[in-house]
Order: sequence, then C-alpha cells, then structure tokens
Amino acid sequence: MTDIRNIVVLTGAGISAESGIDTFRDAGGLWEQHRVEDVATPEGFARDPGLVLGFYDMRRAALGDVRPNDAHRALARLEKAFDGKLLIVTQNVDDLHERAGARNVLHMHGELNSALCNICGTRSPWNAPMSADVHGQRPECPACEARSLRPDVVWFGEMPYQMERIYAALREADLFVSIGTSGAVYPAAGFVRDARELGARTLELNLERSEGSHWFHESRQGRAGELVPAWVDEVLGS
Ligand code: BJW
Repeated sequence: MTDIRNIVVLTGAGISAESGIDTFRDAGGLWEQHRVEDVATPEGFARDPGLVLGFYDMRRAALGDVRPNDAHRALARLEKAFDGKLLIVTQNVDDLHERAGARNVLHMHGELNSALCNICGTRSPWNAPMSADVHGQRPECPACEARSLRPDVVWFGEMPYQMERIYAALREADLFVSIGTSGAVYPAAGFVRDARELGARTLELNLERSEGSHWFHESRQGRAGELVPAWVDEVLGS
C-alpha cells in the first residue's frame, strides 16, 4: 500500500449488524417494521411524539444488550496503532465504536444516548426513557427544565452534525473507506465522490455492492467482522 497519512472512515448500520443491531434497509430491517415518515422526520414527531419517543426508547434500551464486534475493535486498533490521522465518521446512533475503544469518532446522525431540547437547543447526555411517565409527564431538559426533549438524532430534512469538520477531513484524506452503508442517504452517500474528486483513493467494504459502488476505486464484499480486521492488518502491515 502506498504511503497513507490521512484516512477518513465512514461507517453505517452494516458495521453494527453482527452485534445484533438491525440495519434500516436490509430484509427485516427497521424500515420494514416502521414507516420512515412516522419515526424519522420532524413532521412525524410533531404528529405523534409518543410513537417516536417509544421507538427511540426501545432502541436506546437495546444498546444494553449488544457489544462491539471485530469490525469496531479493528478500527479502534487502527486508531491506536496508525501514525497518521484517522477520523471515523459514523452514521450510526449507537456507541459501539466508543465502547470498542475508538476516540476520534464523529456521529453525523446524532446519538441515542443524547437528548436535544426543542426549546433551548441544549444537547445533554441521556440514557433513560424519554416517553411520558405514568403521570403523562415527559422528562425535563437538564438545562432549561422545559419538557421538550427529543432524541438527539438527525431526521430526514435536518442538517447532519459537523459537516464542516467532515468536509475538512475529506479535503485532507488520501484514503476514504466506507463500511456497511447502503449509500442511499445523502450527504453521506456523496462523500465517496467528494473524496475521490479531492484526490483520495476510495475503498468500499460492504456485504453487497451498494448503490454507489461504482464510485469507489475498489469494492470488497463480505461481512464487516471479517473484511475490516483484514483491511486494518493491510494498513498496519504496510
Ligand atoms: C453489512 C452487514 C455486515 C449488512 N457487514 N455490511 C435527493 C438527492 C439527494 C438528497 C436528497 C434527495 N432527496 C432528499 C434528500 C435528502 C435526504 C436523503 O438523503 N434522502 C434519501 C432518501 C434520498 N437526506 C437528508 O434529509 C439529510 N439531511 C440533509 O440532506 O440536509 C441537507 C444538506 C445538504 C447538503 C449538505 C448537507 C446537508 C438527513 C439524513 C438523516 C438520516 N437519518 C437516518 C435516521 C437517523 C436516526 C436513527 O438511527 O433512527 O439515519 S435514516 C437512516 O439511514 C439512518 C442511517 O444513518 C442512514 C443510512 O443508513 P445505512 O447506515 O446506510 O443503513 P442501511 O440499512 O441503508 O444499509 C446497511 C448496509 O450494510 C447494507 O448495504 C447492507 O448490505 C450492509 N450490511 N450487514 C457489512 N454484516
């Protein structure tokens, strides 16, 4: 492998699939069980906050039953051992990269363990339910005490987090690697084109060819738990 100094890794739901977290668009995935318009848009939340809060409460609670897998661990190992720069940009709202030991992780679609106040805009660490209690009361925002918390996740039509930092990293990247994402959701789906136009080599690691596979210099198919450790060995061995 030629001299690689700056790597940007984009991860999606496929990297957490082997940990037991449902993906969105695979057979049996979350979007087969729930209508996107109902649970992943600001309009859906305005229509039926109880439904949306319950959906995210269920997914937050399920985090307690899952563990990082070999793919998360391999990226954390890379972060530790690589003597260039590595940024992990994840679309995932789980915390499995961090629990595997990775530190330089950016959650562009937010996090299940965070609450966003619709009144004051404060983001607060949150690992309890957000649905109304038996008295019909929703929890208070720790900053302004309004009962207006929502899941701190990015829904369709909303701006993903830290886009400036991501584009700055893409400008510097000499390798862009996309892992376990269908390439169906923008702006993340466009990163491969951006990175490539800016001069990076691009590699896809996914169970199957994604919607944007043709944009990558190389696409490898298989389980993240196998492909990612093997790729990390290649980078560290070079
Ligand atoms: C494995 C595996 C294993 C399985 N090993 N692999 C037309 C053109 C361009 C854009 C738009 C457009 N019309 C509308 C838009 C905008 C819209 C959009 O993209 N819509 C599309 C439907 C077209 N995007 C937005 O609204 C975004 N905001 C925005 O664009 O703001 C304006 C802006 C403009 C310019 C710059 C910047 C901003 C916001 C998108 C928010 C997405 N939110 C969600 C929910 C988050 C909270 C939650 O978790 O509930 O994010 S939707 C959902 O999809 C979630 C995911 O992060 C995201 C991507 O899914 P992902 O991770 O790719 O999962 P899957 O299931 O799709 O794929 C899994 C893959 O893994 C598969 O390929 C499997 O094969 C593979 N796999 N097992 C390896 N073991």
